Amino acid sequence: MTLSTIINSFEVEGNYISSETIVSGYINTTYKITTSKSSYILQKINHAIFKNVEELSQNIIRITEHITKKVSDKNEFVLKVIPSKSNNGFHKDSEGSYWRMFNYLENSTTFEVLESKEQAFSLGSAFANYQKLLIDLPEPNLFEVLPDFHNTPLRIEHFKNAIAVNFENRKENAQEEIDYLLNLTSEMGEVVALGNKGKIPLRSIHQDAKLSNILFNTINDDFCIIDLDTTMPGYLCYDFGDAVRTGMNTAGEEEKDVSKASLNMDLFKPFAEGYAKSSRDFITKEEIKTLVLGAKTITYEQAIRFLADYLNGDIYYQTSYPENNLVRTKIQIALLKDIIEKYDEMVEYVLTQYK
Ligand code: GN1
Ligand code: MG
Repeated sequence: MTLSTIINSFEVEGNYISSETIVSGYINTTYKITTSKSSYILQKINHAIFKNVEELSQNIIRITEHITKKVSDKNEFVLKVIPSKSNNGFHKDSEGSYWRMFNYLENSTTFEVLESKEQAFSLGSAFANYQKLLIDLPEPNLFEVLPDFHNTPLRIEHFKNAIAVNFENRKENAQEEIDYLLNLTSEMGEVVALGNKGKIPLRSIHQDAKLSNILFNTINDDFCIIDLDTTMPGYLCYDFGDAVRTGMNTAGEEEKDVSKASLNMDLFKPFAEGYAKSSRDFITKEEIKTLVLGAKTITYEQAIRFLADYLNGDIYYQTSYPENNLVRTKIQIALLKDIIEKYDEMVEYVLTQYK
């Protein structure tokens, strides 16, 4: 199946000229497609993870249409789904693979590590703004395409199962990390417990609020949030937390030198300011109190997810070398330790932003 055949199943303008692979994320496979008239993003959807592509596509169409309606018509820097000729949001090829297309946003760039305080402010503001835009998404609720996605206690169960799987006796290489993470289990269920008690509401949030999921415009200060697959009901602090995990870490997720990972307080401050600026008119007092808890919980959760995948034999995340998931775990643990160290300072700073 060639890419030029695939794109003929979509409503694209012009004739196929070329394609290039874009390294982005661990789940789907992404290409930039150039035609004689325009450029597009083509993605092969990871069907092993996203089992219900129909619901996934419906969510993304609803979200992108809602956001397009709410931002100015003149704004070209928004994500749009390119309809397929048969199924609307996606195309299933003769080999059973699922594909989808988006417009390609010209003059855009992503970052693995933040480069300035201004970018940190934008990151905070961008995800709060995304959450705000979704508040009046017309009923019904978005499909929960990956149920229990940030259910940390359940993730802990999966982690324990993976320890029992112990693929190729990998436990031997990871005993220190396993022990450290198991020791923390009792304090990582707090967000879910607050939600179950009704103290914090479920809202439509991004749930993969990584720094690399923001396209920054290179000619003005605009930005666009991408990778909307996991946008579904969850708690605000998950997005705040994921943005801290990926944007305020002095090391990128793929860094191999563990000593480089830490929480950058100089970036956390403008990030918290940006988040507060765009969330202050909808966030509740209880939610404000959970934001930094979200950073700790999500960083912990990511550490056990990477380690579980290592112990299961790398069946979930794409890897490029055998110890990749273990090294990713070590980076998350180093960051987590620093978040725990700076926790009180972070909480205090967040609280002052909402005064
Ligand atoms: C995955 O799609 P991608 O690669 O940005 C994962 C996130 C993790 C992330 C780790 C559907 O995101 O939950 O936080 O890797 N997405 C899914 O960086 O599992
Ligand atoms: Mg994603």
